Amino acid sequence: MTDPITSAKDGDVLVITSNNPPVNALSNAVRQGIARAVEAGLTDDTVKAMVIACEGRTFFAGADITEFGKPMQEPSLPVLVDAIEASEKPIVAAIHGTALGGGCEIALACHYRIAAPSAKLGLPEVKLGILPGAGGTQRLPRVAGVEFALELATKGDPVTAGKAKDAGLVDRLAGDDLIADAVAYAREVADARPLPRASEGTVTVEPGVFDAFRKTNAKRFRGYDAPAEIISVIEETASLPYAEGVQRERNGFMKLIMGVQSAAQRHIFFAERKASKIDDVPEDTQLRPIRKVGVIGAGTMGGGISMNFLSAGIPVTIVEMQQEALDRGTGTIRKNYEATAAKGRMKPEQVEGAMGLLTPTLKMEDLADCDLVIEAVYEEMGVKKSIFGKLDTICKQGAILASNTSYLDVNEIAASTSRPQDVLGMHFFSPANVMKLLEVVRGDATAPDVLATVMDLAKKIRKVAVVAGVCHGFIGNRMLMPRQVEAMKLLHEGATPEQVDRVHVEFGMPMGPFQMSDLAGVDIGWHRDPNRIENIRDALAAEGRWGQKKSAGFYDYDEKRTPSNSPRVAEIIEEFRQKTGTPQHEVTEEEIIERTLYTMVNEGALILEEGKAQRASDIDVVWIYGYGWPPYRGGPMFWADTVGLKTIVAGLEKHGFPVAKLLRDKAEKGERFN
Ligand code: 3H9
Repeated sequence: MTDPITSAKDGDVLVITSNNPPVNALSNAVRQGIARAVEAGLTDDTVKAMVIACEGRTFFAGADITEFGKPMQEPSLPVLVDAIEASEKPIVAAIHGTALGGGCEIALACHYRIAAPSAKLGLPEVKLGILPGAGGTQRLPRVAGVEFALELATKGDPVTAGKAKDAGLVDRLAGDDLIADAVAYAREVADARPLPRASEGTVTVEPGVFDAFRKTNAKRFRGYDAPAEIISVIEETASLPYAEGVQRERNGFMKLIMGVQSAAQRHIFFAERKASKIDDVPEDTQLRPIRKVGVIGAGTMGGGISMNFLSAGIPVTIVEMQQEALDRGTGTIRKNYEATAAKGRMKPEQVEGAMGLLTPTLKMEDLADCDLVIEAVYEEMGVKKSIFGKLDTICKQGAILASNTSYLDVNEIAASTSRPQDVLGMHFFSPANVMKLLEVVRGDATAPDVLATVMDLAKKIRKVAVVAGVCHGFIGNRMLMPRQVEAMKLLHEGATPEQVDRVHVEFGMPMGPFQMSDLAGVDIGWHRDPNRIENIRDALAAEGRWGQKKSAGFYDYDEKRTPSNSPRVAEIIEEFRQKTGTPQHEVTEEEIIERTLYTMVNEGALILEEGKAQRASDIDVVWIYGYGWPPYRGGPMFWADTVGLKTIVAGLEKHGFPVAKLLRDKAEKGERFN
């Protein structure tokens, strides 16, 4: 194997360069190479200073996550960073791309840091359920202050080089030639002593900072182990010398990396990347160019879908049937952009730029030159088939025709055209401009290049896309069904909506099944006959308790939409229990979990068995990005692995549910889904 580290002398400056594509992860070979090169620089009398830089698209993006859990070869990253800092000759980090995690820690250990203005720096370890374990919790507060360090290390989002410079994390911004500027910088500081060593600094901290930070972010950090541990490490070590502080950091790192949460979050990191790969479609498949997109329907969904493309600089033609609806739709898009600008997350000219790419029209014929058309009208097969029939006559050959259906049979929709190979489902989640998930539904006839094009496009509009097969509700909504059905049955048998929801929220979901019904609309899918009352939902809907929009659903809501338990709902439930004579029992938390979550896992197993998802980890990605499943539990299938598949099977059997063959087989063989 070729050495990923090379060194070259530029006069009296040794430039040490890493070339370990794709992201210069700090693998065993990279760490060993850097240690060797620094050592060589120290022993070479003609070298007065050194530069550490990277080739390719980025500075070190962190420790090599694939090496976690494997035997560690020396030098470990903590040892390497200390060796860099201990160098008697100045070392300059030349940063481009993303200096993340261990990469940022290498930069912190260097005596000077120069960055390309486009570079970003960050400590994303928290997103992998761990903490910066190579001195990051110690050097960063010393260099850039406690508050900056807390932000960076507990939230994991990188900052621009400019912001890093303002905070003291970067010393200089480079011009057009980073390496030349870094070499010049190294030469400039070659004789300056003492060397600035981050570990030798002190931490100044105002009283109350840590508690205030915990309080402000309590909601965001709820359920996660890593942010709490990071805050504690920085707090407990603020007044300690580096050597002691770094020991506390090490202990915290080891505790977190051995935990289930970190395993779950690392699983999600790789699952997300794997999801974009289509098993039977080669990676080099020729893609169709998508220069212009058409969206049919300017309602909430159509508007949100359009925004994804406008924000990515792709022109959109949006079609409605009535001028009023069209105006309302485009007005909402503008309002959303302006709200983003008001929060400072967009410049006014960017708002105008995005709006300038939007062409509203009442004529379907205007979609003739679109490369992709997404239909986002209401869920009725007849309507969808008629639209696709029309699109077939209007759209140019080779255009991709997509439906945003959340349940319907994409094969049947495709059959209403003469080009089923160009048809697929693009199931966006509401609000479509915000939610990261895109289920890409592959019809029986969908051409491989159509699928590959849409998966690639998903990345451009910053979505996490998962391929699903045609079945009722695809992956996400199909798994939601047993959960909602069981939640409702539990009400009949003695549980309250508050109790079921509380168990789900404590599990880590953003909301429980009944809170979700109230948000989505209790009337969704209701038959609309107030005299036909067959279940509790019918009774609520008949009384106009349609959820948050009516200030009444499974809960009562005040004008700020704060929920409270509803005595009327309790009455309705009681009436139903009596009417149906359903035997009552005390419903435990365990039963709620088994009946509403184990059944989801079982449905996931059926989906896999039927080949409607490519892999278990895809199902996990759907639930994390589409429904807010807590990442620290790794998605339903990963979570099932941690519970133990035998336990899941036993729980299902206890309540008389049929068990999916795949689940039973895996349980019997002692296997896992992931
Ligand atoms: C750490 O540093 C711990 C230390 O504090 C202490 C240690 C003691 N390792 O995302 P992409 C792969 S923890 C191994 O599609 P992009 C990735 O799987 C680390 N592999 O590219 C993918 O492989 P494939 C802290 C990695 O341009 C390929 O590279 N650092 C790593 O959209 C391309 O990735 C992080 O958490 C890695 N560290 O985004 C940073 N990173 O092609 C994690 C990536 O086979 N990385 N791969 O699917 C990222 O955030 C993004 O990859 C990055 C590039 C922004 C760098």
